Amino acid sequence: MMDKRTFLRTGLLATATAALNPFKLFANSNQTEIINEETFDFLADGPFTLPDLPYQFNALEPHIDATTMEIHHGKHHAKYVSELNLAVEKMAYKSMKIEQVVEAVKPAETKVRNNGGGHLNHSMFWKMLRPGESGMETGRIGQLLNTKFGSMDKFKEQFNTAATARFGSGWAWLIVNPQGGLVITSTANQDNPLMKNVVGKDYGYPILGLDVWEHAYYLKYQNRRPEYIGAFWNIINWDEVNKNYEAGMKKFGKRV
Ligand code: MN3
Repeated sequence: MMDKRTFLRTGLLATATAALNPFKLFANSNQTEIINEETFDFLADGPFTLPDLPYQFNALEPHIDATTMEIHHGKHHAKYVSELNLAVEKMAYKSMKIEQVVEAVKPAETKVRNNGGGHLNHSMFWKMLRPGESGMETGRIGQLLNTKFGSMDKFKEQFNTAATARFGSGWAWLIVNPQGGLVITSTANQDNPLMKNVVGKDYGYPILGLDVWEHAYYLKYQNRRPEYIGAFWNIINWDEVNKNYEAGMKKFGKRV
């Protein structure tokens, strides 16, 4: 019997190796089963847990393929959760909600910053997407974006620019700032706009976000990030964006 730490380390190492080489992962199905078992055994008893995807892995096809979703959720997101659980073991963060952790984290608390951000970013991201052609938003948030940016197409253009221009790994966001304004921004790595001590003047409540890490699109789109960004507009859950907007406004004491 391996003790828990050895068991965990073995699992994480296998997961990390698989993440670096997903093609090899699928070439050996025995290895896949072992990795899954170890990853999920550990996740069972940390303060933070991996949420279920609200749809099937293949639900977002053809825009995001099933294999990407399976690895993205089951390996990448799962690893942020595991690493976060380890990082907070001896910290007050372990009894906080993930939103509170992210709001309080300090720039030098690298492990909590990267893995706490990774956990919250992905938890929000899965819900911001939905199967079926979503079309452009015409409801409440659509009206506000029209007013703020001139048209939905202009909003889309500026958001695409933020997502394309983010060098290396990171996220593009639409946020509500503390004044109640809608702002397009982007963050590096797994930073989240709620990280007050990290993002400075770009602080706000994220209402729409796009993961532009290569792991989010490389299997289907390879180096064609703009094509992936274009596909994103077909699968946005605008009901969730509206809900996030209300939550952000409430947080900053603004009337919707
Ligand atoms: Mn990701």
